[in-house]
Amino acid sequence: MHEPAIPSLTGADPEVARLVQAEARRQFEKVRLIASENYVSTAVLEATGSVLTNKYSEGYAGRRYYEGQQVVDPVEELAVTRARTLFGVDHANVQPYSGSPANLAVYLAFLEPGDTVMGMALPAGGHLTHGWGVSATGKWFRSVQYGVRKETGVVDLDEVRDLARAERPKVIFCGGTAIPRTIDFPAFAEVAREVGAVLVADIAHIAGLVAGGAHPSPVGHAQVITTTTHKTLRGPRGAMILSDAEHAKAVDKAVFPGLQGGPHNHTTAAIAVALGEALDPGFGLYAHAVVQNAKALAAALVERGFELVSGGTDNHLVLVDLTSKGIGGKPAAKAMDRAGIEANYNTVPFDPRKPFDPSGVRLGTAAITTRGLTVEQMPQVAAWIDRAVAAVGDEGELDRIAAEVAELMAGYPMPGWA
Ligand code: DSN
Repeated sequence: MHEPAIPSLTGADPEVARLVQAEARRQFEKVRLIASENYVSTAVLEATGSVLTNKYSEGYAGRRYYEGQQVVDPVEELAVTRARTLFGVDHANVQPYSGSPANLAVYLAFLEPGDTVMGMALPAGGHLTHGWGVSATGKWFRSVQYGVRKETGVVDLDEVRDLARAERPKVIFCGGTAIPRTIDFPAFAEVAREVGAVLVADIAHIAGLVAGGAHPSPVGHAQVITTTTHKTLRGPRGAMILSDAEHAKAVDKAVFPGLQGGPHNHTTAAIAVALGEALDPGFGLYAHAVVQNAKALAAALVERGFELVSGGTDNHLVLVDLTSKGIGGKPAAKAMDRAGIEANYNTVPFDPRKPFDPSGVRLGTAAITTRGLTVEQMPQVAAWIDRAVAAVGDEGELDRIAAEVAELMAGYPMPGWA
């Protein structure tokens, strides 16, 4: 059953309540390997479902356009203070609705339409909002994109430097959505300094690892840091922009009134709760366990003949290139899902296939580590993936795997399920 219980919803709208219960059960029974997902605590769930959703608060604490902010102001101040403490930054804006709006606010703060931005190409592991062509950021700005080295699958810093020198971007993004290796923030900072660009580190995927000391921090290297709050950081769906003092005002002005209206106060409260949890020393153990699990999963997959982009991982993420297995990422991910192992199909660098039918699957260990799985279970998880990928079209075998997966997961409590 969903936890906290949902008796009012069940009474008022049994149809939605049934779907919420079904989703809770689905999350309980599966090995959830989508690299951008997690399980939030019941405290975060409660804050998200609180009456703070009823309040409008355009502006910032002490400078609002609506009255009645006696409670919301301290909530937002708490979130800001905790973000600043956790990441060691001068300034935090906790209002962006999600990662894409946070990145758009950066464009509004530091670029004019038509200005040059540099980011990692989406198929190489970047994000749509780092200037990819189909995104507004690629349409309304002059975007130049860097990638990874073909031989290593790792960011090509020579290309980054050469491109920056030639194109003189005003903003450089580092970070992305499918990068299995450590981001070299000092190297990016050196390039940005040389060409006079603002360096923006998008740490959406690794924010929890940075907070927990399991990935180097961009603080002191990137003037601006964007992040979602719901991936490895294990908070509600939302985002933050962190910055040094010099760039703070431009960031705030871009988020409100530049891009957004009223902040989602229930989300802000839940972000504060999640940041409080991340400030607990136990969170560092979690962050390191996430990385250990990813490394163990990567090793077990390699042992079974899977090819991994960059050969392995330094963080929470494993990018599997299925080319040598003779199967596309989409049928593989669909078979895995039927087998109770949830992942997303993903392009791999230099992918000859189309984005909607790419060569890879992307795996992440943030959620299963929250459930309590350890390195001991990773060979089993890899074995299930191997069996599922080999059993595309064999529904009987996929259902047998799903039953085994559900049996294992029944032994691991899930926040949000009782
Ligand atoms: N949703 C993010 C991810 O899965 O990495 C990208 O926007």
